[in-house]
Amino acid sequence: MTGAGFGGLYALHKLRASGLAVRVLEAAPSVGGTWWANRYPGARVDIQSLEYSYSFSEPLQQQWRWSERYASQPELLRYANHVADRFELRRDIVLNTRVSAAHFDEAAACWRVRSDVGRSWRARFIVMAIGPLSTPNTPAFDGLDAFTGPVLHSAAWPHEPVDFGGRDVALVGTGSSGVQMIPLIAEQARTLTVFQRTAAYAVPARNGPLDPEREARIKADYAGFRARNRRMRAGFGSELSPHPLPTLAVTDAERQALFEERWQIGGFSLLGAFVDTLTDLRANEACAEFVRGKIRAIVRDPAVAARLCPTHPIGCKRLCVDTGYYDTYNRANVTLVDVSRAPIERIAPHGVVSGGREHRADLLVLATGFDAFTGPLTRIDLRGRGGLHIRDKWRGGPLNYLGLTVAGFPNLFNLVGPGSTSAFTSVITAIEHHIDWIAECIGWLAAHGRQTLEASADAEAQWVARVNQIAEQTVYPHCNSWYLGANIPGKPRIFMPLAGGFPAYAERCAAVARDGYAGFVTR
Ligand code: N01
Repeated sequence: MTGAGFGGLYALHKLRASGLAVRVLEAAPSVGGTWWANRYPGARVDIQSLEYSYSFSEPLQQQWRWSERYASQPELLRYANHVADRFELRRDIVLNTRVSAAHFDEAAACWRVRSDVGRSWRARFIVMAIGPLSTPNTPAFDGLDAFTGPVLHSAAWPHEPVDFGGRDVALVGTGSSGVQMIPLIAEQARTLTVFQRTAAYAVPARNGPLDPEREARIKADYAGFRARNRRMRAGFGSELSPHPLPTLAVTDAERQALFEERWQIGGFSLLGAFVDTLTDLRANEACAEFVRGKIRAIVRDPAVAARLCPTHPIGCKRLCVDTGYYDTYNRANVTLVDVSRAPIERIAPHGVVSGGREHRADLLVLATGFDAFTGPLTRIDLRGRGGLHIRDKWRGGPLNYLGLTVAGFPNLFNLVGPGSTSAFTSVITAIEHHIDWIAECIGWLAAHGRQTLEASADAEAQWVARVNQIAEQTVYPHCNSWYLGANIPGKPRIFMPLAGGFPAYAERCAAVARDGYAGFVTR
């Protein structure tokens, strides 16, 4: 198994409990995955921690105490370490070990795995738990190497504290990472210049200490709460219901009142106010315009507010959950540079050049995201039957079946990858679902005397077509997001995650299992 983030930790626990010998190979010197790597100022989860947490162990979910509504990165990392200790996982985790190659040996029906320092392993099954957002994207800016100050990427942040005091900081990128760190950097830096290619929709997190009454209420029936969440499209948020009518079927006053109520609650609740926000462009525009109104009310300079107002549908790119983001642009030491029409021309030794002008900087922050979904796998020398490289298999987009498997790559399972609801689900809910399904599948193979399981090419083609058909019924194709690979120059524009909702997806996976792994070839 590759990766000791939240996916790898639970996979190890579950598969070991199923009687399998499991070894987890982790490139980092620590468990924690995403929460080990993404440690920029302000990094915290955007789904409430009582929901973004494991449900597999009742004692764990009862005993663990989150300090805030949305846990910060250090607390999430402590949680990952606690889980590793509590379930005695460390003895089967090999740290500082990056998987560089995995080749399927057809004669022996097993995987041969190698690390970058030449160690090797043999495995019947391989679980890729490397996370869909683990390959940082560093744009190929001219002159980047000649920049004289530090260049920091949000997803490969230094482990020692970064002192922004007295510095002129340039920051590129206004997705979730940029939106979380901009307010905190602005408080410390002498100046902060933000380079924005696409304006972001950000909703207030309303973070704060966890309300003990709410915690007690949820913990009184945690299993029931988790079950209700699993019936939600996103796998979380069951405490709030959408309005029974579509957005445009209610009066303006009623619509604005509900949007306002959700804005006050904070987080993703705004997107759940009406059922059609993500499927009807006109309904979506009502919600989008509500947020633009908030931006215009918060940001004092109308020209800056106008630049901060997004024009794409809300939710089309992942909604950002913020603390004080738009307010930050009222500070005298913060400048917003719009690079939507004229891209960054180059990085100079002491600044960033855009629109023919050099903006001085002695520290450059890249909050430029990830080569999502495909990047983590295609960077490995991963070869299936006939030596087929995953890079070649996925040249036109990430073919897969159920998001979990790839035809031609027997006994390989990919967690929260393309073709699953991963990006649209509370990721720990997705992880637990995937791993439970994989454990059941491996048990079925053993019970039926089969060595290998592999998606059929037909099932795979139909699945990918279905993922794209579902996306066409939503607002998601109407912007350039990492869901579409549109943030990476040259990447095929294919909609990768499944937008059909977690319950339907989980039911489909269960039905496949009930039907003796329909769509798979087993030998
Ligand atoms: O990355 P992003 P992220 N020139 O791809 C810009 C999760 N996450 O790290 O939008 C100029 O969203 C790019 O511009 P554009 C979450 O799922 C969660 O912020 O492509 N700009 C964009 O503004 C999230 O969705 C949390 O036009 C360039 C930014 O860089 C996902 O990770 C926190 C550029 C990248 O935004 C990714 O978020 C953080 C260029 N050449 C992340 N290239 C939580 O809250 C890129 N950009 C839990």
